[in-house]
Order: sequence, then structure tokens, then C-alpha cells
Amino acid sequence: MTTSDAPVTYGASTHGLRGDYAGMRPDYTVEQDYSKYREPDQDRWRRLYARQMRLVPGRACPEFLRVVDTLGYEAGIPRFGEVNERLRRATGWEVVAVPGLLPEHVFFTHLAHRRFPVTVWLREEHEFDYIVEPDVFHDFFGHVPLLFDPVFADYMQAYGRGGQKAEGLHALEYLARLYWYTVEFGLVRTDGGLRIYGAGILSSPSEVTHALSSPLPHRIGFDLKRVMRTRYKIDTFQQTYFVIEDFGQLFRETAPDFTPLYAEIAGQEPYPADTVLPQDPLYLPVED
Ligand code: HBI
Ligand code: FE
Repeated sequence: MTTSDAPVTYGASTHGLRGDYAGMRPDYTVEQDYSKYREPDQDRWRRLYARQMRLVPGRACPEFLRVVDTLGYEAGIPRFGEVNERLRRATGWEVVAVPGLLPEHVFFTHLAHRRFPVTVWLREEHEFDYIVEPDVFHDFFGHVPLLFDPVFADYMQAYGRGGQKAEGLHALEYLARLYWYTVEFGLVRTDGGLRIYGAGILSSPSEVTHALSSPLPHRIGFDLKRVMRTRYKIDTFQQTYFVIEDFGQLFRETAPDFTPLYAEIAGQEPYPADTVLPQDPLYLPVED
């Protein structure tokens, strides 16, 4: 892969890409070679799954909890074909196997066609608690269950289309922040209190409680422009989470053409990740 083609993360650290990009197709997809997973990998997957499943009840949003235990994840690393049979029927989405992080334009094109790229490799034992890049556990556990929700599924496709358009407008950085603070680290208000829908939180053992209950981070009512102006860190717990009312809000607020919005924020300083503005609606931490 050439440097100009490498995916950009707009956060704090940069490092080499992991994964085997040698034999992939032009759209960066690969076959899932299921025989490559050894018993220690399967065992590690099952332990990751069991640990996370103890944490998510009462903390993850209902749309996630409804689906996560119906996908056969307890048995071991999922087979793409089996998940796809159910996912296609539910929302017309499918998962495609990829070597790892993708260049933005490739990633957006998949999303715009209702294909979610899932990394094929599993983290190693020494990364059990924490990994910066997406692996097969983060992608299947964190992202895939919400693709079964029709409204969230439509938001993801709209995001992909917006991404394709943003590239020509030099606005990728703003869209990356939107993805980060919604799809990866979003919180949602429910009648039962704050819940998690962000995949980066749902697939992390320690961030699940941090996101909801730590007194340290700010929990701020979602505002599109505010989100697009807020920097983020990729290698620490988040200092700010944005809270949506429901997936419908996400879809509605991101439906309009962003072109004038990009033009407006292009001339404005971004906010550091830990900023609180006087007008920010703040949510209190949830008792654990
Ligand atoms: N590639 N496989 C993969 N998974 C991601 O989440 C991902 C990516 N490439 C780019 C990317 N995310 C970010 O730049 C988002 O902001 C779009
Ligand atoms: Fe992710």
C-alpha cells in the first residue's frame, strides 16, 4: 500500500498497519481462512466474549442486547457466511472480510453499499485488555449487532455516502470525528438511563464502566457541529462522550447536505478533547 493510500487516523498516535494486505482483492476484501484460527485463538475469543457479556447487561443499549447473544458468538470466532445469512435478512447489510484498517475511500465505499468491513485477525494474548486497531472481536462484537437495527443500519449507509462526498470537500477530518463520537464512542439516553451504543466502548472491558460511571469524562448532549469540531484521542479513555436521544436523531441530524457546515467550521479552531462549553448540556455519571 502506498503512503498516500494509507488510512488516516486523526487522533494522537500513528504506527504501522497490521494485517496481511498481500493477497487481497481490489476492494480490499479477503477470504476468511477459518483453518488459520488455532485453538488458543478460539479460546481467547470465548474468554473475550464471556467477559464482555458479563458487563453489557444494563449498560449497552437495548438494540444491541436484543441481538448480541443470538449470533452464536459463544461458540467461537464467527464464520462470515453464517452471520451474513441472518444479517442480510434483517437489514440487507453484510459483513466482508478485510485484512485490517482500510483507506478511507475504500471504507466509505463499502459502507455506502451496506457492506461492513470486518477484520479477520484476532488480537494476541498480551493485547487481551486493550488494542488500538480493530480486530475480529471488536468488529463482530462491537459493530455487527447494531447493523441489525434498521435505523442504525440506514445511518451507517448514509455515513458512508457522506464520506464519499466529504473527500472532494476536504472534510474527512470532520466526518472522522462524527464516526468516532457516534459509531465508536456514542452514548444514548433511554428511559432506564444512559446506555452505550459505541462499538469502541462495547468491545472494551474497562471503558464500559468508565464511559457510564466515571466522574472524569464529560457526557454532552449531541450537537452535530460541536462534534465535528471536537478532537479526539485514540489511545486513552475518551475525555468526552456525546449523548444522542435515539438512533432516529442520529439519522435525521446527519441527513442534510453537510457542505455549508463544512465551510463554516473550516474557519474555526477545533476544540480539545476535554473542552466543556457554557452551552453544553451535561449528563451526570450513572451509579455503577
Ligand atoms: N477501516 N477496517 C476499517 N475499520 C474502520 O473502522 C475504519 C477503517 N478505515 C478508516 C476508518 N475507520 C476511519 O477513518 C473512519 O473515520 C471512517
Ligand atoms: Fe470500530
